[in-house]
Formats: sequence, structure tokens, C-alpha cells
Amino acid sequence: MNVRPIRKVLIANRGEIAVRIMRTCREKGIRTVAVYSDADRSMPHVLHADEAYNIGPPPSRQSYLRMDTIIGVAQRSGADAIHPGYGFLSENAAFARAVTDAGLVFVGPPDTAIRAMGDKTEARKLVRLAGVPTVPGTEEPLESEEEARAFCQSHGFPVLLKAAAGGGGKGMRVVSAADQLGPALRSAQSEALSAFGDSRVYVEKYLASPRHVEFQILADNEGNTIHLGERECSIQRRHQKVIEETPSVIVNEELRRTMGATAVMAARACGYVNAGTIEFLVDDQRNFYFLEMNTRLQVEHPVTELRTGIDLVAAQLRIASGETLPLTQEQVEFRGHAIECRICAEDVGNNYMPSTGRITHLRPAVGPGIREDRGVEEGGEISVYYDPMISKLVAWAPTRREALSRMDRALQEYEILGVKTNIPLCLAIIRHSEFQAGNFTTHFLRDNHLAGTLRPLSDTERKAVALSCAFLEEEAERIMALTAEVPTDGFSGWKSKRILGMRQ
Ligand code: MV4
Repeated sequence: MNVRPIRKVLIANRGEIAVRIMRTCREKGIRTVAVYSDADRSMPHVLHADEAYNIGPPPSRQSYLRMDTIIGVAQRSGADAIHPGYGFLSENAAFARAVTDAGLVFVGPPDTAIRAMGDKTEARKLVRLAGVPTVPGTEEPLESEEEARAFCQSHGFPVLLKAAAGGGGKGMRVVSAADQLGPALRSAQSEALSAFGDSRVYVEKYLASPRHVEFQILADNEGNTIHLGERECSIQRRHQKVIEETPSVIVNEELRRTMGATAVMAARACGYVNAGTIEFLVDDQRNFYFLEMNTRLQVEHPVTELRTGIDLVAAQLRIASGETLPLTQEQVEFRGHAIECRICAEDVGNNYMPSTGRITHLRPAVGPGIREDRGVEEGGEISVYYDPMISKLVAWAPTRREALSRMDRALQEYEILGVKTNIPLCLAIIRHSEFQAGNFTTHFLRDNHLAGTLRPLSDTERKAVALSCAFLEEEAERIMALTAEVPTDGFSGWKSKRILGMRQ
């Protein structure tokens, strides 16, 4: 394969992932091109880029999802390549194809691999034929209710109906008895149709309480494929991950070798090139089953970077330009423990409703072992148009226990005002005895009603805090009037934070 240097990259994304990609580009001397919607004119991803182009109104359909517009900007700006980030066009095979057809490098897998893994029944068949364990189920979409009934008869209940075009939990239905099968099938089909424009549904045996463990893989154009270990992603709510960590407490060295080799087989099965993730479900006997493949860089990639020391975006760019993987499986070194919290603007107490508005104050956590990836600054807006994730707070330490302490400390340091955040929820999880013991599955958040325990300060408490703050501020102003050196401003922020704050 010819090496094709990449000198300038258009990042077809926004927010923290666009900034994160630009940072590596800058380190590598690669120029960057940002695209932005009308809502994002002064967002950090625009300010981090060497050039920026407006691509339309705030709704994604009219901006970040416009393939032709984005490819046009890439060509006009003289970019050699497009990095799609995650979400938006990142797993759109037609986009990957259009980018390469336009003579540009797509920093991601071949469109054929995206297409093969995008159809979940096809993906299951493909990897099973390559020797990868899959959950018992059908490998063709269901043609009739009778077909579903036959599967249930031979495998027993409960079963799970899933959308063939799906992933991420949309269009899924658990069925635990025969009389629910017909209605569940019809509602799964109609949900799949409206979510994906594709009503095809298949059936799998339902695993009652699995863990979600995924493997990061890297593959180059010469057939070298390696894995970079696992990420434990069981702490999620409604298929939105909240906390991810590596290593997983249930994966020992032997299981890592086996699952890693299996992940590599799955990637090879679809001719995968670039960075990708193989998701597995793991049952309480530590049996593991292929779930799906994510053909993109993932939100939670930083925990893998901290534990392996490998910059995944740098690796993606090298692979995309035709270079050979710089290391073999044996050269991958795993060190310490990394954990990530997704800090989101949401009202946990009000059914996790997104909390939109301006971030009036933001003081991030820093210090030993902390990394933060964020795409919005103080004064920035959390709008209804995009994902409400504010920041990814990541902690590294030699051991899990120390990484959790570090995360706890960082969550305490973090101050955000103007929107509600899930920081108290993250703290409650980190401090939960079962979480600390490593004793949790994908049902952890459903089964532990942590939202109810995150009590904001009562009115009496808020008044007491406000009164003591007012008193202290008066005292401070008196003292400063005497010294007349320090501006009084420095204290007023402190006061309002204490009054408004949700700190535990
Ligand atoms: C399953 C399962 C149990 N049994 N499949 C959820 C998202 C989609 N990618 C697949 N998912 C699941 N598939 C079988 N046969 C349980 C889940 C599941 C889940 C998976 C990963 C992470 C969180 C989850 C939460 C609930 C259910």
C-alpha cells in the first residue's frame, strides 16, 4: 500500500471529539479544518481549528449531516482527508464511499466494513462463520410470527427481539411468555421502521443480567490486526453509557487473551481497517458473546489511551495514510487503571431531562492523573440541537482503588453552574459499595435508584448556606477595604457557587 501523506484534515464533527482530534493533528503538524452550524460559531472546535466554515442552520440534518456540503468544504479548503469523529456521519457507509470517491482519505474503515457491520444479522452470521461466539438467535430477519414462535419453542423464554438495522437498543423488546410474542413483534417492527426506516427484526435468546465488555482493535492495510484490551461499559442508562473503565474487574489475563483474539477474528471477518470496537456480552459464568461492532472511534476511547499510552487518533491518521501498524500485539503494554465519567447537562431527578442553557460558571478538575476532554467553555450554550454531554472526565492511577479515589476527588473539584449536571450521580456511583466491589451488571442503574438519593439541599439548608456566605462576604469586603489590594470580585463568584451549588 502506498503511503499517502495527510497534511490537512477536515473534522466533520463538533464538541469535544472535534477538539480532541484537532489536538493530535496539531501535535503531528497536520492542519485542521472545522465545520460549524449557526449555533456553533464561537464554540471551541471552531477556535481550535486553523480554518472554519459555516455549513448551515443548527439542526444536524441541515449542517453536520450534509454530506455534499462537507465534502465540498474539504475540497475547497484543500484538505486531504476527513475525520468523521463519532455520531453524525461516522458510521454512514455512503458517506465513507462519497469521501473516497471525491479523492479524499476517509479516516475510518472501508465503506464495505461499515456496511457489513451495520446490518446486525449479517454481522452475526459473518463473525460466527469466522469462529466468533454469538448469542443463539436467528441470522435472518423474521419473516413471520411463526418463525419467532419456532425459535422460542426450541430455545425457551425469555427472548429478545432486535432491529436488524439497529444497535444501541432501539426497537428492542424482551419477551418472557408466548402470549406476548405477537404484540411485541409488531411493536418492535414499527419502532424499527420509524427509527431506522427498516422494519426488519430478528430474535435472540435473552441473557438476563450480562456485563458489557468491549475490545478496542486497530488494523492496518497490510492485514495486521491487534487489540488494545477491553473497556467495561456496563454502567449505562437506557443504552447511554455513564461510566467506562479499563481493565474490567472480571477480565483476567487469560480471558483478555481469549476475548482479544476473538475480537481480532471478528474484525478480520469484515476486512476491517482502522480503529474499531467489538462489543461483547459476558454472562455470570464469564461466557462471552459477540454483540455488535462499532466501526468508529468511540466516546470512551480515552481510557484505552491512558492504559496503553497509545494515541488512537494518531494511530487512525497513520493507518489512513497507509502506514503499517507501529507495534505488534506483544508490544502492547497495559499499565494501571483508567476510568471515565461522562459529565452531562441533565436533570437526574427529573427523569434525566436534558438541562439546556448557558454555562455561567465552569471550573474543571485538574491535577494528578486527570484528563478532561471537553468541547464547551464557560459562557457556552448547551442547546436542544445536540448531545448534552459537557465533558469527559478521565482518571488514571496504578490501581482501580486509586483511580476511583482520584475520580471522586476530581468530581468534587468540578464546578458547573447555569445548567444541572449528573456530577452528583457520578459521585454516587463511584461511592457505591457494589460498584467499588466490582459487583455490577448492565442493570446496575436500573436496579439502584440512585437518582432518589441525590437530594439537593433543602430550602432551610440553602438559606443557612446563603446567610453564612453573605456574612462571610461582608467580612471579606471589610478586610479587603482595609488592605485594598485584592478585587472584591474574587469573592462574589465563590459566594454564588456556594449558594447555588449542588455540591455534596
Ligand atoms: C442483549 C441483552 C441480553 N441478551 N442481547 C442493548 C443494546 C444493544 N446493543 C444490545 N443490548 C443488549 N442485548 C441479548 N441476547 C442485553 C442488552 C442490554 C445491554 C447491552 C449492553 C449494554 C447495556 C445494556 C442494557 C440493557 C440491555
